[in-house]
Amino acid sequence: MIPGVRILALLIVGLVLLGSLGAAGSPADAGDASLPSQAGVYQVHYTSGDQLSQIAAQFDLWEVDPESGYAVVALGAGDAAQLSSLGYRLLPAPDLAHKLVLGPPSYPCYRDVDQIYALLQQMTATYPSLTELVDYGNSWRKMQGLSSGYDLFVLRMTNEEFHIPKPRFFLMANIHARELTTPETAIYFVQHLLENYGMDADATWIMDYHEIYVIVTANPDGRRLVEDGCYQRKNRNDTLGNCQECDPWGYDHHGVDLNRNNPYHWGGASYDPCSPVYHGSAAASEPETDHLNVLIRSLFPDQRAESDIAPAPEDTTGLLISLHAYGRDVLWPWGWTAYDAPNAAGLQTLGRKFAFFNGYDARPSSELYPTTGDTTDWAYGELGIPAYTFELGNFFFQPCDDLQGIMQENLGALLYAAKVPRRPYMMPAGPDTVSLSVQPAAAAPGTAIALEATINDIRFRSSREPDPAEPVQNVTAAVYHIDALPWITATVPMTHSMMALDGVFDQPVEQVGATLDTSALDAGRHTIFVRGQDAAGNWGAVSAIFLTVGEPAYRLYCPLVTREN
Ligand code: 0X9
Ligand code: ZN
Repeated sequence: MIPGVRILALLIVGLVLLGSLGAAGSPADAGDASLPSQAGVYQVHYTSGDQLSQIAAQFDLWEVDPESGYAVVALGAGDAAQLSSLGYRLLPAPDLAHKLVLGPPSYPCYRDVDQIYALLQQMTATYPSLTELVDYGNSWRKMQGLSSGYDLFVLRMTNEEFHIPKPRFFLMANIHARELTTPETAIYFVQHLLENYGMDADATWIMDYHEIYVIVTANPDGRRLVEDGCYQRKNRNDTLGNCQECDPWGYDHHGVDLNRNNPYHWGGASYDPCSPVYHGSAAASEPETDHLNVLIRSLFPDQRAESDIAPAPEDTTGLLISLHAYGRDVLWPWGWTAYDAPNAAGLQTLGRKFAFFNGYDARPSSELYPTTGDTTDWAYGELGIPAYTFELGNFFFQPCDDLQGIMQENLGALLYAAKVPRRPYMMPAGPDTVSLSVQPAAAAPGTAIALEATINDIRFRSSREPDPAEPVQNVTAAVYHIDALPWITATVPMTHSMMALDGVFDQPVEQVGATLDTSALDAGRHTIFVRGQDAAGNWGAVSAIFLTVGEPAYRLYCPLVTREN
């Protein structure tokens, strides 16, 4: 929580801002010719893709409305005058001014950096066999030996007892300091996995069979400044220009935009050190970027040839999501060009799957607005792994009342990501397995168990009009495995077929079932893994459920278990 002293500071900044925005943006001013020279939040109208690119290279665009042809941008007085003189039509957006308010309502639901770091330490103490906190470098301020510099931490999660090759899912948050919901959403996901390990079969197999890396705050220096009421987006490198230390408007302050600093097509954003999208003095000039690049390179092999048009193979392993705010978008490469990425189809399918879960709009990054040097273009461009930006919610400083909903609406997408990093370009095209049940969930050896599930091939949200929606096919098969996944070669398990409960596989959503023979199973808990296939041959993600084989009396204590995914 932000301490009381800081809340007071936030309150004051908020009130000051409200006052100045009221002056700049009241509807009565709308016809005033002098208006565009005032600082404020504006609709900047553009007439071509080139104009949108130009403003995106100079300012951070809060929102883009392609149908009406404008971007929402916070502008300083000089910026507003400059854009007007260049012929852009500027309209004040007073209804959006409240997005700049740092004061009331206060934000006690968001942990500060110290609290985030204390929580991470506490997690490793509570779950030593599932977690490891890795220091992957120092922030810019710590490198300079300045006060309030930070270590950069990544939380590595896996069941350490399980010694198999493990595909990796990499989740990061808060590379932009002011995007308050992002660390909390990452923590919510981490806590779900840790708290449900051993209780929920999906949380358990995700951790047994994968390594999950989570950076809760990728820009702790910047985030610390936000806690003082500054509208900081960038890191805190102040050696490159004469900018403001703490700027509540989100422009004209120092620092490098870490989401423009990555070494893939670096160099298309702003050269002005005070711009909110300043890309730094060189590619990966900033320690936060460089350490992140080194870390990610150490975790994922390079699976894509260097050419911009070379696709990564279909069986590429690994997956990255970078959490941002705001806009309710799921975005994928490219950001640097409007051309399709070589793996556009696979990126789109997984993006539309994520959007099914969180209800966000799914589209390539450049369709929102173009950028260069962002984390996801780099991760995909250099290594070939699918990489996504989630723009959470609808504020940078999201009111606390909305936080729980935002964390919840994204949990399903993040858990889905944690299930598929082995084949992220392949599994999402296949059907999901949901509503798994075993009845009874606990039984004496020899008891027949009814295993049921729904295999569903239509779980996509397509929002890239006028493109056709994601193709769906009929479900053609469902299988289960007991206690091992079929691709773990040391323990290849028997494959058991499941039947369509209506007698025939002829729909994109099928109820399936099988009678499971427990006579050969040891006493104890077993994991049943189920997956389905569609008519195009795609196998979907696995879902799992526990089954306990024990003494006859045991069954009395264990009711039917049914679960939605
Ligand atoms: O501009 C950014 O870096 C991201 N948006 S934010 O409001 N969180 O700053 C968007 C990155 C995705 N890339 C593109 N839209 N090209
Ligand atoms: Zn961002």
